[in-house]
Amino acid sequence: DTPSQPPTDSYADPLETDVLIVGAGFGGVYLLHRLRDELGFRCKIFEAGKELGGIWHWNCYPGARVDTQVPIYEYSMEKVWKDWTWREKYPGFQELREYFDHVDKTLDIKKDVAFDTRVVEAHFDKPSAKWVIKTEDGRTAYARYFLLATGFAAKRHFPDWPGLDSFKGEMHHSSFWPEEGVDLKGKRVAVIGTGSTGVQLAQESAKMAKSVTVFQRTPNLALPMRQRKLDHKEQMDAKGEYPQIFKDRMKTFAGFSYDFAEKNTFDDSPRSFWLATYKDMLFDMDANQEAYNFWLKKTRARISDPVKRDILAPLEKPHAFGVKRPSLEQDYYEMMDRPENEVVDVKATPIKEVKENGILTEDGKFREFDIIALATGFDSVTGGMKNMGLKDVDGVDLSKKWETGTWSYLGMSCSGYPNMFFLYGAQGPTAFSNGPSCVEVQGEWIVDAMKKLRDEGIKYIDPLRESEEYWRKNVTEISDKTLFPTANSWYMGANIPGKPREQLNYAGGIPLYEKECRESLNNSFKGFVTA
Ligand code: N01
Repeated sequence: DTPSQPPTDSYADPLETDVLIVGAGFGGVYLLHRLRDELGFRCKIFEAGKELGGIWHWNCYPGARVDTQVPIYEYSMEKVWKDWTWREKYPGFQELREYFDHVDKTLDIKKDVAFDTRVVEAHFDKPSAKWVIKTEDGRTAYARYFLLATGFAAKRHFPDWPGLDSFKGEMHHSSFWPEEGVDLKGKRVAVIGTGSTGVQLAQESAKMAKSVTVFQRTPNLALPMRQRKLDHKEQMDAKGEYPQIFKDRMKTFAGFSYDFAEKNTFDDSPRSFWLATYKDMLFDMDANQEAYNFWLKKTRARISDPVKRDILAPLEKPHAFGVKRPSLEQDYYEMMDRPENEVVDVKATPIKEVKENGILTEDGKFREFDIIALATGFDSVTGGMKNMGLKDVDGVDLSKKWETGTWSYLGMSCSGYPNMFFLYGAQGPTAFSNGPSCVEVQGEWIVDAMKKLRDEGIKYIDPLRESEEYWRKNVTEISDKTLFPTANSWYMGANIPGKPREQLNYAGGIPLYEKECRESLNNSFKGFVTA
């Protein structure tokens, strides 16, 4: 093994480059490699964190692991997969970080990454047709193309409970967990939030802490992960199938290894049901209720405490099954069922105040804690981009443009932001897709678009306002045919007080999405103005 490159902590100021990418997770690393190594563009990544990996760099809370199995959750690039094997079917954050080290050794990424570098402002200068990008530490970069690969979880959400700052114990947001870890042994731990993060955090903390108290507003309709160890030889023997696996993944709705079954729910007898594959489940409330009933029966059987059983798996369906992300758990219900742990229903008894040594709920009950883990999620999908000082050609900030709703074209570009492209963000397949699949389908389009621009001597492209109207309508209409709008989820922007309620993700599936995007590219950038 050759050691990986040290990060570049210095670069010219001002920096002149062809392509400035923000974010060094799956998206940014993919774009850097394709644009630099295949097309010969000069590229630089600005990354706010200290390492590659994006979400796997930031998320190091106990239990952080991906809930998509490998090799579906990895790059399809042969030079990366050919001699890499995993230890677990659903790898944890440590193994995913090792994967990024491997990617770096294979593709030599870090030499073009400026770490600890946060973008705070950017605008397009029309006369020079260049983006002018400013960083928090006062440096400037000029780039012909500005690519945002900041992911959907770049802005943390902290609810505004009174007294939050007064807590004297340790308090951490899940995505800002201390790198060196937190010693939970013998501690009374509060976990607030039961999204994918809260479930993982509670499940693993319960193995170390004295007690874990979960504050749940909405039950997570979590499914068994069926984790298993993977064997090196078994994986090496299967490498011959990888090209087909990666080809097939792009043909499925969510960029996975499987798709919806051709059947509807009631085509099968209740005894042979199995969840999440019936094609009507996300469209038909009766079919969806069947899925819930099935889940309920299996889950309630795992919880012996009747109070916890009714909170964790209530008889009344909290929302349609699958319209909020079901976490994949390993022994979450068994851990919560243990007598030392508690589940508080904060819909019935909301949090009233955080005090210096614990949490007071509205029923007057005070619980003492040593550690509070905030698994309260993110201003997802749009929050990160709205927070970067992105100005359009008239100087209007993106946060203003998106104040009352989100507008983009193809979920990759915005009118008034020439030559700026983003991926794994607003109005793309993002939340409804496997991350690496989404990154590759959008990344490939961006790469091809930039090649075409260069080949045809086009200085820049900028989507028309009408194109954005069309895309927003498209995103909304597709979503309105599903059950997604029926729940208050981050998919719908409904997890953040005051945020516009709208579908933030493209729910038409990867193949249809790709077709739409290609249609523009193959028809002289239909929907864009070119200059
Ligand atoms: O965030 P979330 P997350 N009072 O927004 C609760 C991916 N991910 O970090 O549901 C009380 O889903 C909120 O309650 P409610 C994955 O795509 C993947 O868990 O809004 N509670 C909810 O329970 C995931 O979907 C993996 O009623 C409050 C929780 O906090 C996405 O990231 C692992 C509250 C937030 O859940 C985000 O997941 C982790 C308040 N004021 C994450 N405010 C894997 O691959 C919020 N909540 C496994």
